[in-house]
Amino acid sequence: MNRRTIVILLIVGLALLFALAAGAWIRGGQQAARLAEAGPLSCEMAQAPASPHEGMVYVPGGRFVMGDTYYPEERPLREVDVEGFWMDRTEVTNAEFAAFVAATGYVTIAERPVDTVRNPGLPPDMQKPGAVVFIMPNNVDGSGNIAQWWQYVPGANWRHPGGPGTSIEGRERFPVTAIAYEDALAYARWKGRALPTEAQWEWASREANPDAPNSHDQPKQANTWQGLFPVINLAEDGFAGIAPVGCFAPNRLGLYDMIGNLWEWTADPYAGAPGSRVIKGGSWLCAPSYCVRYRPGARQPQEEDLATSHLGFRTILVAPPPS
Ligand SMILES: [Ca+2]
Ligand SMILES: [Ca+2]
Repeated sequence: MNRRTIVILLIVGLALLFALAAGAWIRGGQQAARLAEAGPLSCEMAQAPASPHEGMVYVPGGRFVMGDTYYPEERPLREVDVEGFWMDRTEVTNAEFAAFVAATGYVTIAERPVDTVRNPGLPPDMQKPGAVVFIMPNNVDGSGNIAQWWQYVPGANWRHPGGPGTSIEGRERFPVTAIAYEDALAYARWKGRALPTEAQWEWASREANPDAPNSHDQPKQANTWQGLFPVINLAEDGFAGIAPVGCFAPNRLGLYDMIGNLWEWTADPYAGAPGSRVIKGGSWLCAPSYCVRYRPGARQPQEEDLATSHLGFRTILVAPPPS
């Protein structure tokens, strides 16, 4: 064997080793996903404090520096005032949303026929009602093309979060997904409540503490993504997918899953992105390698009429503080 052959053999050998290691990693991630899907269907939460508003805790008002400096869209840091308000302890659950639908007959955007006149040129699949669902790819081609892990699935909606053949049976304590902005608003109004503004949401996420630091570390008490997104999902936090509400320690106000699990709608339009609202808190898909948005100051635009599998909401109520 000449030197050139040896070098080529070495390169081929190394590539094979790398492929084997990557395969094992991916299989490990998929195994973790299966394990977590067989995980708890509900979590024990601390007893709710006595509250005149069912399922809500009080967030005292204050003045704080809003925003962060990690991504450009979080700037500028600016001082804002927030009045006190009540907020849901958890993301709205499937059971809560089902009660709303049972009482009102409400049909979500993802269940309604698609308006092909207002949205001309849609590919055939997107002309059918549905939602955007995260599907873990078996490999990535390095293009960073997010179409690889987001797929529009006809028939996906809050009752069938992964599409036809999936259901929420037994998942009453999971947060509701595939909810467009209008759907969240309709639920909130039915309850006599509202959606939080971005400032209200961020202040609550900062535990109503003006001195809360802007840490950029991956939080331990939140459902996020450990491993190389989107192919290696180590699920070190116990959940490879969405968790039931209340599985992680609440913040000091008694609010659960403000950071992680599902992104949450706010009432604020996203400046510069017509037809979009600000969403907050990051989700189970946020990883140090991809979406460092598991922070109070992080934000993202979301098209109002697009239902997705990583976004939910909670409501607020402006009412006098507890006596
Ligand atoms: Ca997780
Ligand atoms: Ca959340």
